[in-house]
Amino acid sequence: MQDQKMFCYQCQETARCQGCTVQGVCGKTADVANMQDLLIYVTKGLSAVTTAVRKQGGEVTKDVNHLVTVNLFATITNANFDLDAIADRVETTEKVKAEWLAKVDDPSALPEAATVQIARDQFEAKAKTVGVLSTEDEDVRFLRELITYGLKGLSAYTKHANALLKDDEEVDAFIQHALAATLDDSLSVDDLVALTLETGKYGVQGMADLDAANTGAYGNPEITEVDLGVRTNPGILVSGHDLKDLEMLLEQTQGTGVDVYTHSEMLPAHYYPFFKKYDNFAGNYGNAWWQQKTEFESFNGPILMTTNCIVPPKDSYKGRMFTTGAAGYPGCAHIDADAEGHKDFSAIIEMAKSCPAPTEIETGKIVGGFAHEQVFALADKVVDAVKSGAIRKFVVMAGCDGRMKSRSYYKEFAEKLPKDTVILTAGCAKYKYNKLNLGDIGGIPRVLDAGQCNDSYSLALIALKLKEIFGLDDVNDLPIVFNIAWYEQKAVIVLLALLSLGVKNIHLGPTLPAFLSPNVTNVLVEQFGIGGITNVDDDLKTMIG
Ligand code: SF4
Ligand code: SF3
Repeated sequence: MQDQKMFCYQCQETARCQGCTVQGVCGKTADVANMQDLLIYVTKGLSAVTTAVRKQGGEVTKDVNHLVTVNLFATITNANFDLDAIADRVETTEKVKAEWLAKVDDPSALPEAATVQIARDQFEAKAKTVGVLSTEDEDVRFLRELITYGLKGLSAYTKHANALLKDDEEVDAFIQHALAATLDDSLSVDDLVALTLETGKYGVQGMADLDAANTGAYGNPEITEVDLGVRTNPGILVSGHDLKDLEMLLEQTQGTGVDVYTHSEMLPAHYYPFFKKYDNFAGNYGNAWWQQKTEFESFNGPILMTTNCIVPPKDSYKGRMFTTGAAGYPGCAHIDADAEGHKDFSAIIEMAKSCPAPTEIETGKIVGGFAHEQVFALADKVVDAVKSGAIRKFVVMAGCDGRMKSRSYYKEFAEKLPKDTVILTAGCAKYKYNKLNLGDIGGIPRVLDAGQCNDSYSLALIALKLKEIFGLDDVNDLPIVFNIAWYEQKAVIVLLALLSLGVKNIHLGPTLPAFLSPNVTNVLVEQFGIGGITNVDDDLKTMIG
């Protein structure tokens, strides 16, 4: 670490597939990366404190649970690049930690991260000592990081559910228990492997909570055509995953002459019945996160980033980019919620009024909305198609998109898939093939988009339903293969959730995580058959036959 300015290897685009050590490939500077390490450290310390309080029979308040999840969320790849905002979070966490530490009967049993108090002028120095490499054993480090990254993804989903007033104390208690466990030097590799799988189990629960929150508030997604073109009014572009933010913005833009467009992971909002009542809810503009430098420029109006993935903005539109929630970028206005969770988006709306309408970059429509209830409604048709052989295989291609050239694999894979296969997708990975017009099988589109990355939960429910209908004992006996693309830590929780549901032989690409240690990887390969990808033709032979 001495001659490295930072160390981060949490995402798929990490430098040389090893680690970012000077500055992030994502654009994160070394001081932000180090401050995020410190934020994780103090959040783990707070979690050790709250876990001790729970063990004594005490209760932990929602505001503390939310502080933990938003802290983790703010360190997800491409979520928050704002040094001051991260340092403020460290300071708040240290304050809250001190208050709760006073409630612990025997603080001497707690780890250093729980008991130490770090003043603001010590942040920079302390940050350099608490990063990933402070765990020396390679296997322990890998498992601690794998669990932490999974918890980051789970925290993001929990935060969205919380915004819709759905809290799950069991999930929050687990997140904090598991964070605390990553500080515990007495845990063996086996203990940590077990905790990794348990993290997946809570991943399923967290995604189920979010699904219940989303469908409870906005109805069940239904088959929907989404316009890719533009209208003549000025517009606001909303990106990220937070549907509550979108709802508030749509409410506040009514009658203002400003249209609202979705971008990237916000596309699936169109599939919910609730949002269809807003006549100024226009279509989807652009593609996955990594193309935003050109697309945000040509959009012409303000952009609201509700979560990751932010690409450091060009000056040409930086003044039009706003952040909210866990997202942040220095120099971009950040909109906070008031005590009741309400957000005032009037500054964005006022700016939009003086902007030209978006420049059209695409035309046509795409179809989505194939979450669990919609697919269950089509179950007879789907089952008949499988029985008659019209559908030979389902290919789950969920996950993330990214800017690496090697990701053209997924477009080519989708194009070359035999015509009797159906792609099940969720997450921004779909932008590699959702505009290819791959046709349909007896009216069932060959690309079934369930929604955002968290809606991978829907894909799991669909698989379990098919297992039930076909009377199988094992989900792996279904004609389904998994070719998952990952980029950031939400994909980690989706992967762990699939493992906990018993899904085997998942292919993960475009590269395997840099944080894998060879020993533990062998365990994952033996137990779960996890593998990478090779090239399209060979993989088609292996996966489809
Ligand atoms: Fe590097 Fe990814 Fe970490 Fe950014 S998030 S610093 S690209 S490993
Ligand atoms: Fe995409 Fe970041 Fe992962 Fe939610 S927006 S899937 S990469």
